[in-house]
Amino acid sequence: MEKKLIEGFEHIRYLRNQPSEAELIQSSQDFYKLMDSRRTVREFDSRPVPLEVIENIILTASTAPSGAHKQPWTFCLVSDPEIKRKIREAAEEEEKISYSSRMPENWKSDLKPLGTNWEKPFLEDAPYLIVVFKQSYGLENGEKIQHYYVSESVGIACGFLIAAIHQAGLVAVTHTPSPMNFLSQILERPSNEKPFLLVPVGYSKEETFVPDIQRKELKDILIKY
Ligand code: IYR
Repeated sequence: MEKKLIEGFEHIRYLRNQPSEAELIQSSQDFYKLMDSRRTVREFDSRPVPLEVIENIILTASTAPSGAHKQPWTFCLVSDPEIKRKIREAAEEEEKISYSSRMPENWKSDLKPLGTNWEKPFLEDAPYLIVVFKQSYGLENGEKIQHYYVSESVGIACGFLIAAIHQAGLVAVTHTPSPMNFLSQILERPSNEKPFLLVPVGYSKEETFVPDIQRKELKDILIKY
């Protein structure tokens, strides 16, 4: 393997094939079409999913770039029905308060087309809950390790996670119960970790419906200079 020293640190040759323009157009179009067919789904089939699939999905998420390559994330995988029940109970308790008094009317009316409410059966129906924690700082042998761009890094990893779930043929919902510190307690996470996103994953129910909403067009999201 070809190696090179840069400022005293070893670098390895990175080999990628150089696709033709036609291949680039085809593969970018194919991937766009695949991702455009993703929908957030809130109704899960209880059919079990092989653990290996979920592990591959989490490995994919962990390939995300991160500040100074600190990989400031922890993925907690919950399949134990008792822990799922505890998470649902705690989430619904918070959501009940949010929907009845914390969320302003305009927020609730923005959510009306999506059909959400305080009830979260998917927290028990989905075979797996992936709870993503961000590490504000690292801890190695009791020593604090500085982390950088933590939210950006973990946000990108969650994007990879959601793409991998869809590519595998499964569905997910990005759930952010608020506040969500109960997840730290139930999952007994250390104080350097903060809950970031809760992602129930599984097969979608045989017959499921999603809101009839559209994505913005390129002309509305792209400004060329
Ligand atoms: N966390 C609540 C409310 C909610 C907020 C937004 I912004 C959404 O896009 C969807 C839901 C809930 O999960 O119901």
